[in-house]
Amino acid sequence: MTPNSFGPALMARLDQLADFSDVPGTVTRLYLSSSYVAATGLVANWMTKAGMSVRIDPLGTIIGRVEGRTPGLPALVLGSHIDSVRDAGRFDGTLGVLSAIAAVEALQGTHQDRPFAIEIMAFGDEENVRFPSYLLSSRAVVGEVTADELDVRDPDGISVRDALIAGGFAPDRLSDAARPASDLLAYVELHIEQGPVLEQEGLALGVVTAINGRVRYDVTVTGFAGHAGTVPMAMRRDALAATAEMIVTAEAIARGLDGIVSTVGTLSVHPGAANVIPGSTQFTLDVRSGSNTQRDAAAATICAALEDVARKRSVELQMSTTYRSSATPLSQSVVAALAKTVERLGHPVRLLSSGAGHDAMAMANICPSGMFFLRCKDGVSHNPAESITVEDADLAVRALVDVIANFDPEALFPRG
Ligand code: HGY
Ligand code: MN
Ligand code: MN
Repeated sequence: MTPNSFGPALMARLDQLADFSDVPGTVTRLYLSSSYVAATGLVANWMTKAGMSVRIDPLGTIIGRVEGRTPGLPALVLGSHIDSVRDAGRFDGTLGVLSAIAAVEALQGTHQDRPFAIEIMAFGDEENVRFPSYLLSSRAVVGEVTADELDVRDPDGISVRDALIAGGFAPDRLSDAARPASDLLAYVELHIEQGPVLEQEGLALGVVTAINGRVRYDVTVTGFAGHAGTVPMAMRRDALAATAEMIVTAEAIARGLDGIVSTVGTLSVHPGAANVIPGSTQFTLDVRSGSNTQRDAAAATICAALEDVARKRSVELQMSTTYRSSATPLSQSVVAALAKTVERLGHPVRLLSSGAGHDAMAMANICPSGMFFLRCKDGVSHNPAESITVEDADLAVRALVDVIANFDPEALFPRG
């Protein structure tokens, strides 16, 4: 394979996919939006061009498959997600799907010699931005999604179920999305690091050992709306001022704790007028750690501190847990195999954990799973400034080509 033979074509496809956006001029492709549905068609086409048979499962996951030496063999699965956050970068998730397609395409004509099939899964709802949901499409493949989870609604009142039907998918066949563990040999996801470690150390590829767990809350603070001009300061129950103190308090606690990150990412103010003392606010609180006990201890400390602020300011505080995901150790066998790929490509092996969540958290519940990280500029992600080099894009494909070419399920997962 000549140097950088994959990079330019991959970057061109990433740019093309980035244009499928709900908000022109940004990369905003929320799960089951019309641009998401249109993007599934584009990605399915690329899978077909790579010589794969393609189907879309009841929750909109695009599944490309190429058989091994005989039809129906268990599969090595590659993949990631194609939904995005709002005003996103163009590499988060999409890089893992498109580099996998390029790798399968590069190996066309060799697949029939393999003792395993290859599948590529392009998931949705990894970002959980549109619906109060959690990894719906990858968890559906694992058989973890219950029908009631499809009843949650987006801010416009549209349920996941209705959005699936509108997109031409089939929520009533949710159970058909679930795969038996016997179908899947291993899952490998390549993803941008979304952090600065690899770039700072001058490394292009990392191998992920574990994915941080997180707990997320919806928080409501209720004070008392009043006239901004007439209510004396000492008589106010200003919900937004209380919220501001809570946000800074949560940040200070997390700063003081090793391995803890805490983020308030959304905030709404009611009634939201310049001349009205805010009566109430809603915000989200996201607390993460590589250890579940540390995460829970930190979350308890933060929640208690928010209660103290509420008491001091005579406002009401309501907190509901919207979801909780455990810290996920990745398969040591797969980690070792991915480390060998990095070595064969002539790069130093760097193991690291992931502060971001990934579909591998779901897939690890059905098959041995592992991840590569690819460095990204300044570690920036969830931001239009997210970027990678064309050389690193080329390396991403080479890494997955090497994984496929050297995947030996017997050696990796000896039976008996
Ligand atoms: O929130 C996360 O960690 C992921 O980007 N969805
Ligand atoms: Mn991602
Ligand atoms: Mn993301």
